[in-house]
Amino acid sequence: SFRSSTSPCQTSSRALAEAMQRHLFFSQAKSPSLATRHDHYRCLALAVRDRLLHNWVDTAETYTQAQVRTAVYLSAEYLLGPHLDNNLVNLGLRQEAEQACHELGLDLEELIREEPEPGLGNGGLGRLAACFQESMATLELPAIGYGIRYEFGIFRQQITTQGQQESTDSWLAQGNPWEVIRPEWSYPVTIGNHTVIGVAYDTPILGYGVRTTNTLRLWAASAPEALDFASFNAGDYTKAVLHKMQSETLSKVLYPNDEPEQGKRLRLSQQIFFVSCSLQDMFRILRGQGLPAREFHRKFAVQLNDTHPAIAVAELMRLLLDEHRLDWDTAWGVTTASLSYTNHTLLPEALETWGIDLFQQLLPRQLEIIYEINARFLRMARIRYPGQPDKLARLSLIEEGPHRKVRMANLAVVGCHHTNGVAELHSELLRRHVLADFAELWPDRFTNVTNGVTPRRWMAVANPALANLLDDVIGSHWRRDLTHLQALGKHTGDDAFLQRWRGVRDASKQRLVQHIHQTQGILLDHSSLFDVQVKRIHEYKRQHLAALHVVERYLRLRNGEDLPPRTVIFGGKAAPGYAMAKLIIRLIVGIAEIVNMDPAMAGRLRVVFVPNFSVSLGQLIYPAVDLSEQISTAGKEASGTGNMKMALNGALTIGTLDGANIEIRDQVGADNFFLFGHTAEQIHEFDRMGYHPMPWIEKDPIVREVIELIGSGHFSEGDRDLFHPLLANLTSHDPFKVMADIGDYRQAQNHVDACWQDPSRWARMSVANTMGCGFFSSDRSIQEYAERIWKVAPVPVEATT
Ligand code: DL6
Repeated sequence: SFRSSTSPCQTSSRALAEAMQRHLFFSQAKSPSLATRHDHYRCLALAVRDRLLHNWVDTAETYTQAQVRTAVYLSAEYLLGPHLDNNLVNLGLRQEAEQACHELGLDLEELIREEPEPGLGNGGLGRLAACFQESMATLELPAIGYGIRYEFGIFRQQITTQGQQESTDSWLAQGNPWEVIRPEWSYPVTIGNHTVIGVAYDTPILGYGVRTTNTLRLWAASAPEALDFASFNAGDYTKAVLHKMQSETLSKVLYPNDEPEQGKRLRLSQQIFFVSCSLQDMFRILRGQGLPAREFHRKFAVQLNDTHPAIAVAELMRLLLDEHRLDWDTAWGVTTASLSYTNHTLLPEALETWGIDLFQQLLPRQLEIIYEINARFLRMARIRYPGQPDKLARLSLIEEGPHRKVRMANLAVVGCHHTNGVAELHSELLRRHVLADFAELWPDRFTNVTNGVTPRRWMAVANPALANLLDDVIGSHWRRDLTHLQALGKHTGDDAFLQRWRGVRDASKQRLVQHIHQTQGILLDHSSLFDVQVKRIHEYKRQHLAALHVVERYLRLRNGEDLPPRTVIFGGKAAPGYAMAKLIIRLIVGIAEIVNMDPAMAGRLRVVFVPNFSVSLGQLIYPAVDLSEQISTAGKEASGTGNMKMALNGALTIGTLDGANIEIRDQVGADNFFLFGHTAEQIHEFDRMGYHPMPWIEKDPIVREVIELIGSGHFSEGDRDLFHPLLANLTSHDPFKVMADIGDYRQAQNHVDACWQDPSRWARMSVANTMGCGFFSSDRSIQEYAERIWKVAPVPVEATT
């Protein structure tokens, strides 16, 4: 019903099949006998693209005619995941596509798997940006997403007996049917004494069940001149193309986060590159609507996704002052009325700073503007806080010392009308610790918007069997309003329903078992408890805590204890330069090797590390999780979103009071959540008073045995040194308080085992988790941003083409 009725692109399966055949000839230039599976994927993708174009063009037309106020999302990362299945679901064409493929003797699932995944993000922050784009479209909000078209996304991860190996992700090698290049929208950006051109590539973002199809506009870097003719004529061919190569390097590759300082020059260049192109593009749109530059803030509400785009504060000022000739006060008023900032981290080392020297070399004018912003800001602050130089030093946009630095988070807070955290606890800790001086100065600027995930990708696409069951039992409204899941409450006492629920979950687990068997040759038992931790590998996320628990189970089983069968699944990438994270992977791989070949563990314990965790793998894994491991040190995980995806699909969480875990527990009920560990406040106290892990280890004989076994080389082919850095860290310093929490974690795991022994109890707890997760839709998050921060209202799209 929401499809454009005027569309000449018929949506019947017959018409789709014919369109695919046409594209094989006209787009792929192939006969059926030579067509590869990838050709067929492209044909289907192009046929689907044809069918969304009317909505896309109508959306742009509606926004232009209605001169709408527009939300702009600036993000250096978008972890989109494959488009095809999602677009079929959002267009309402999934069944037709299945039928069309069937008519052509093809398998839709196989074609869906052909799509290389656009992995233009590191993890949660980039995936959040992708969920938000989809929700903005579904809520019919006029919105644009801007970012970088990295030629190589997040690295591919191989797992060998040596741990993680990296290789490049050439996601564009076979072309990308979803993007449209817009060479007419290109902008120059000057960095140091080079000018680079940013060229727009647009990707449609489809709302679910609405015409609205918004645009994600990614910038690719190119050189103003392909060839330097002076050098060419002088016979220096390398120099002739050097500048072109240097320019294109800008959008070549996504930086893995958690990397040490090196390579920073390119990253700062990437930031100014995409921010400047995006702002220049906004001024073009403004001009097109006949509006002057001083009206910028009426047209655009610009959200900065972390500090990666925080240079926008200085760049918008530069454009308003230098290009549009506004005076300082007017320009500052426009800037601060336009921008708002989301913080995504509590780790002090993750707060971005840039050395003044680098800044001066690359962005001298922007630095001059930052100095002026700072001078005016500190003048005001000095009046407010007379005789408090320490406070002023903390507020300053510049960190003083032998190596002076620009503090990007301070720049963002000062230049934005709102700053938000991404879960209640995170926002509270920002106010109390990380940004306390600013929160005291401007309490009204600080707010919270708890993260969410899109139910279209993370339920309808990822878990079609569960989606069908929900449609049968509570109707299909949950797809657009996830709070409808509450209606499951009427069915928790219904045995027939619980039976179906378990059937759906079982099928998801079998699907994962089959995948792991095919790709890794490991055969798992789908009836065992699937205990899963998939996310970036980081010490604060404490994959090592889960790994130590696995070793403990191994010892207990070997001692003849009777524990219910478990399959422990890990997945996630470590930053290539983060040695400790890579060692944690190596430990998990070592444990898996020993456990999986021990006959005494057969049918009782299996350990798997799934390589190259990605959005597509997430879609396969999340629905198959029984136990969701959310075990970060309290006060370290800003929110988490995997925690939401798992609980939404019926997993029970074992977790600390950290990030959004707290809100998940509130929503699903404390009885349906396995809580353990010290609180953020207690952890803070440990740090204040001086923490040492040894007293905790001394009173815990089991943990001592576990540490000794690892140290003996049992999981490293006799190598006693391999895990020494990890064990030494845990026993001498333990910055993430693994030892203080491990006893309580064991208790909670014992409680998990007990609950698992009662399958109908577990099923009811599982339903309670899905039922309680209506709050965690990204639609709700976006509604909060739109109403409270952006003041942007929905504009339904009219059919015009
Ligand atoms: O807000 C999205 C996501 C949170 O769910 C995670 O808890 C948080 O760790 C992540 N933050 C980052 C920060 N990176 N930097 N800078 O990825 O954001």
